[in-house]
Amino acid sequence: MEDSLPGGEWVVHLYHAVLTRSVRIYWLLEELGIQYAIVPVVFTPPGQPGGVRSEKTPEHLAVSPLGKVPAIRDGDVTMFESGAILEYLIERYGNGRFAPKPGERQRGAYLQWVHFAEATFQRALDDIFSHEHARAQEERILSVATDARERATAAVDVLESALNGRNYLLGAELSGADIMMGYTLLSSKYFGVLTDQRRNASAYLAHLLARPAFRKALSP
Ligand SMILES: N[C@@H](CCC(=O)N[C@@H](CS)C(=O)NCC(=O)O)C(=O)O
Repeated sequence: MEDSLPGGEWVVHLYHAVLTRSVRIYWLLEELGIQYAIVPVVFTPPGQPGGVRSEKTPEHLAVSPLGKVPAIRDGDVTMFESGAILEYLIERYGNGRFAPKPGERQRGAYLQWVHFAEATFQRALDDIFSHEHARAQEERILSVATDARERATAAVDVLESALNGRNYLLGAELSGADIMMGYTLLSSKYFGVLTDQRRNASAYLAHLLARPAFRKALSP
């Protein structure tokens, strides 16, 4: 695989599987408008013992020791963890777009939403996915799924009030926080956690889905 373009310009390689968290980074790369290459990662179908897992090839494990997506290679830098990759790519290629700078007033809110999307909200959705879909029937635990639904619903409620009168989490412009959250919120809709009654969160998701970059990242 080529690592650079003619002229020595680096290409970011993204390890991606359709409809997984690597959608976030695919979407960001599109918004940044930089050169990138997708390295497809194959997943086992749901319902297997232990749940859905990626096929862990040596090449993939070299950039992501647990064989997860997203992972990137950018020249001699390799990284895993979607939030960390997002912050890195915005710092390196954002030219001042998609994040308030360190020390700016909105920096705290930005970091809060970037991390809430994965650490709190997506975790609850993972438990729903795992205990309602991904694991074999005999491995599913109803109380874990029920508790996860309560946690995910509470997370949607937090967003519902935060988005009052706003198009994006920080106000008028898209930031990396929306890219982290957009994937999570879309997943919550698939699982029936986000419903039309949550008007602000639903309008926000529709607004995000109107962006060609998000739609491209969701394509099969
Ligand atoms: N906190 C990590 C989670 C990564 C993760 O669990 N990715 C899932 C796909 S959404 C995965 O690769 N699962 C395959 C496996 O665990 O083998 C991140 O945000 O990047």
